[in-house]
Amino acid sequence: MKIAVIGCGFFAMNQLHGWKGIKGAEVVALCDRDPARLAVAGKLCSGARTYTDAAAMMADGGFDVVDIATTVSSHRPLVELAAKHNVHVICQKPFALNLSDARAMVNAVAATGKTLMVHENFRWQSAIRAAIDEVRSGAIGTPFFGRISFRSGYDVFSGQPYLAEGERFIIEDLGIHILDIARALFGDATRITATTRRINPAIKGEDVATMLLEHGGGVTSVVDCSYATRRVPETFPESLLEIDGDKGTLRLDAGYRLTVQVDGEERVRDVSPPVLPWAERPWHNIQESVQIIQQHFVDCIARGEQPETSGADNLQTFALVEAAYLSAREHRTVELASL
Ligand code: NAD
Ligand code: 89V
Repeated sequence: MKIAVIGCGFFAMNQLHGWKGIKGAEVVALCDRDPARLAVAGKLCSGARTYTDAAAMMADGGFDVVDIATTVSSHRPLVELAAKHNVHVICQKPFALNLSDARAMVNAVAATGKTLMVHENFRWQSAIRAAIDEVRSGAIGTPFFGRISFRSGYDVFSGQPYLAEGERFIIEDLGIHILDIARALFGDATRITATTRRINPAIKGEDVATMLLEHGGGVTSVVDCSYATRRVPETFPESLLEIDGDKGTLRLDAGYRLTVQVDGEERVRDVSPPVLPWAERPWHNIQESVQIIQQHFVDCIARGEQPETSGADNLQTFALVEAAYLSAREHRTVELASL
């Protein structure tokens, strides 16, 4: 599978390393409008053609997949450009600037018959996947309550300065992953109620969000996110889980400790992710999930299946983000069907 990557910034480095670790995948073209960043990526993927203009790269072609790793404002034009050239597409989260753009992007690729996956990687983190597998296997029976919690004081702004500048911050950037984990565990949500706060005066958007979801299958979940939580040990970037089912409970505690209790019996597993050779703590958890989601994409193409985190699937996660902001702004519960 020949891959072209657009956007060679902070996070794309993980994607490039991830592709190098996947048998049969090869990055053959790279694009970034910043020549310095392009040069760094070019060193990592020697032999790949390099471009500062995405349209020029697309016109030259010679690849099966375009992997878009730019920030959100360029996602719609780049996805539509890729659709015009009839290639498979992977697009980073947040998928779009708004729901109508997101729907248009899904339709544009669907019309070509090619596959569109959103790089929504948190549900692919191995610790989270271990919990998802337990829940989906029925280990704790039918879940009725879940809490997915991400609370940290880690400085994300030094690596990603744009996160301090947007009107929206934590729900759009991080909450989107945590809401997606809720969907992976409990299915689609029908209603959401949210509150937001900004604690850090040096940023523009909200850095705390607390969300209550009702899922179609009857689960109530709490999704709580904070980048204003100063606590030792610092758990960045772990998502912690508390799930109650009618037969037992599951907990994913700090330090990647997974506990399942059923009928008075307890199973405890260390589900710590490996530190891949190119990865570094504390990001190794996210970095491993990049390689896993990219492998999932390759496997799906080979099998002719839709990725679990397809563009169409991601519309549901993206709708939750929009609904959460609307709920917080208007101090009301939002029905997802109304969006
Ligand atoms: P970044 O600003 O460091 O990198 C983006 C790069 O894209 C820049 O080098 C920029 O020059 C280039 N670019 C932008 N528009 C372009 C265009 N039209 N043509 C060519 N190049 C263009 O940003 P980042 O921190 O790497 O984030 C990129 C995306 O990855 C964001 O959407 C972010 O939310 C996402 N992200 C995802 C995760 C995750 O775990 N899934 C983690 C961090 C960031
Ligand atoms: O995963 C992400 O999307 C990152 C971070 C972990 C910093 O929120 O932007």
